[in-house]
Amino acid sequence: MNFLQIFSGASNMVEGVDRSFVVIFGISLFFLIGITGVMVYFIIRYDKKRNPKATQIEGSNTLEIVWTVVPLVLVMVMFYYGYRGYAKMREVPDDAMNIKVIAYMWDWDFEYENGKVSKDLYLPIDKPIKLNLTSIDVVHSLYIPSFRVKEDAVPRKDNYLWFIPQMEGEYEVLCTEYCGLRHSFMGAKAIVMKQDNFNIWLADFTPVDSGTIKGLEILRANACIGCHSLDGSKLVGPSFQGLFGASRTVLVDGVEKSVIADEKYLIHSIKEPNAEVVKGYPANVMQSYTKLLTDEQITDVANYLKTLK
Ligand SMILES: [Cu+2]
Repeated sequence: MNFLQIFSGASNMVEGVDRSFVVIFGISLFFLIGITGVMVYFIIRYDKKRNPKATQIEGSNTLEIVWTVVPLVLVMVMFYYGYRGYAKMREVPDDAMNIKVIAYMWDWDFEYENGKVSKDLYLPIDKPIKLNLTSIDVVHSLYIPSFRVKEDAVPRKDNYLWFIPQMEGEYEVLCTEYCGLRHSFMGAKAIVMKQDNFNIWLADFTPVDSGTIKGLEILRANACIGCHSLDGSKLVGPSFQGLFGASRTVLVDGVEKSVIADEKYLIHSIKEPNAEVVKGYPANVMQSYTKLLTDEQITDVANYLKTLK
């Protein structure tokens, strides 16, 4: 058996990626050891004691050719294995199942063809999957290490990746983008299951009320959730989770005041965010959305916030 054919794993992309990795790593390791060894030998063999008088060498055509041709061949070998793995990643089979991946600050939505939206990526085993990547705010980067796939999700640009899951189980999904507060918190699971179980999972959902979706979409499109989390974590501004109906201590012209976050308060805070700033948060960070959102959109947002218990 060819030693380069031993790779197999959670997806059909493992083989190509791991093979080129091992080839490149092997060549690098050989030269690391080889060059270090020769250097150490020269230091000892040609030190002042053993070789007191230096020799002038005029050059060697043979050596020049050897150390040009050998590295050229080696980098072409690396290119061959790298390109073979990469070419496969860009050729999606016609029968692939499409899943839309929507990246946003700071989470993923996986949207299936029947309209089901999931926070985790559920997949049937042994079926080609095409992930159509998009972002509604900043650049994100979807990475599933066990499947050896990684592609950027870029606003206003369509990108994709594909693979065939080959082993049942749960795998990590990460965002590898660096610049930004919470890309590293964008964790999700890829869950590979038998086709029958997947079909049951896919059919089981209730479409969400469209008014509520509208409010969430407005929050995302205006990057509100870059500063106000939906899960209770503290960012630049207070979290939206559990906000509606809660009691808040706010500062009005430097004076503390207790208010209840009812619908009137939510709408007022969107229109005049600096009139009543929640204690513990900086003032004059948020702008007024009076000119950016219509009254109807602000009501949609307030209605969505009411659902975040
Ligand atoms: Cu991200």
